[in-house]
Amino acid sequence: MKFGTKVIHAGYNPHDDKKSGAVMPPIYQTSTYIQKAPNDHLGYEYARTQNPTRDILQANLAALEGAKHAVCFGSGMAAVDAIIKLLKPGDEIISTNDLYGGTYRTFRRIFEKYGLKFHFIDLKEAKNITQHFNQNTKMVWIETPTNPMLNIIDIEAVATLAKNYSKDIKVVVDNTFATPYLQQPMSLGADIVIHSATKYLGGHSDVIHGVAICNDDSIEEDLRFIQNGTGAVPGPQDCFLVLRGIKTLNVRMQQHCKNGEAIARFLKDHPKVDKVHWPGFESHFNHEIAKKQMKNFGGMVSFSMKNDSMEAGVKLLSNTHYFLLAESLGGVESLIGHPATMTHASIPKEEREKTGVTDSLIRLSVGIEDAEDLIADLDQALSKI
Ligand code: P1T
Repeated sequence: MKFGTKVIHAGYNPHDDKKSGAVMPPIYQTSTYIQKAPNDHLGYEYARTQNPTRDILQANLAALEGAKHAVCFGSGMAAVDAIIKLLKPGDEIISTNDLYGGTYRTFRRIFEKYGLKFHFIDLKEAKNITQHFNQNTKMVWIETPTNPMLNIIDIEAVATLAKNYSKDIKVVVDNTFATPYLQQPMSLGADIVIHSATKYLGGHSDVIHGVAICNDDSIEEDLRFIQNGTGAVPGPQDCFLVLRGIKTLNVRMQQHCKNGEAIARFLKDHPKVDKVHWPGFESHFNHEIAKKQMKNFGGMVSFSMKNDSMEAGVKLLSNTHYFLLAESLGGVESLIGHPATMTHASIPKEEREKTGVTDSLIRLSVGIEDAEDLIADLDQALSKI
């Protein structure tokens, strides 16, 4: 199956629903399952452990990433949490210094307490990673494109360097911004792919959901053990919403990419705008790597203004109509956000400013509305500054 067919058909065959042949997967809203005698059952015992609607979504997501297994969670952060729990005290993790603020917060404020050590480094040049490897390094954690600076990291180069140092290092790629439509990190050497399915996979800003994807049977087994033990499972209704959202992922992403490009180019030429971050520009530091590992450049754009005061930023954020001021991204509607006070507020100012997350940085999740309306909206808001 090609990608556009997989999003619609992978994981579920209506012929398998013997009762009705329902074209859409049934929502198994149940907490438990009948047993004929103790341990004599149809493979389902208790819904913290398994649920048929969740299984369908997991099969679909594994297929989209070209992987064997997918384990769905109640949120992207629940997936992050379970993956880190694969490690033990004393283990070290090398991560990008530009990543979702919530992930950074979990690493620093929750897991450091349990004896894990995180190194947050600039990975725009993959070779930078080598000086941080030591015998305790057990995981490399990257986002690409990064949130919110849209930096690109060479997945294949990072994975090769990690595996050359030690086969025991697990390479994790947060593929939330790119989606499997744009890039499939497993084929580039990743061991685990994680998503906040809340974003492009769900696609309609109506569900919180996460997933961890892998090929290795023992990683899958460990993730399921952790999940069953700690309970961060998604409900069947939420699994259904993500399944429904994914059906249009292929067409939505095409429009997100087109609109993202139109907005990035508009902003680049605007006299009030200073820097625009979008991997499709030839001047982007890793444009060539983006071209190599991604199918297109996505719908996320961030920028700073020449007037870099907080006041100017707040004025812009409060004056858009179609770009809704809200946390999150990846929905059909355009969102505008202020990383310094919203998604990345938990990163100390000195830390975030080193990577470009200044007080005037604005992040756009460009939706699939008509690009002309979106441009007019930003133009009128910029004219007020
Ligand atoms: O929100 P949740 O589904 O728990 O996913 C967390 C998460 C993980 N990884 C990345 C790259 C993310 O962007 C997120 C969530 N991000 C936002 C809410 C945001 O506005 O950036």
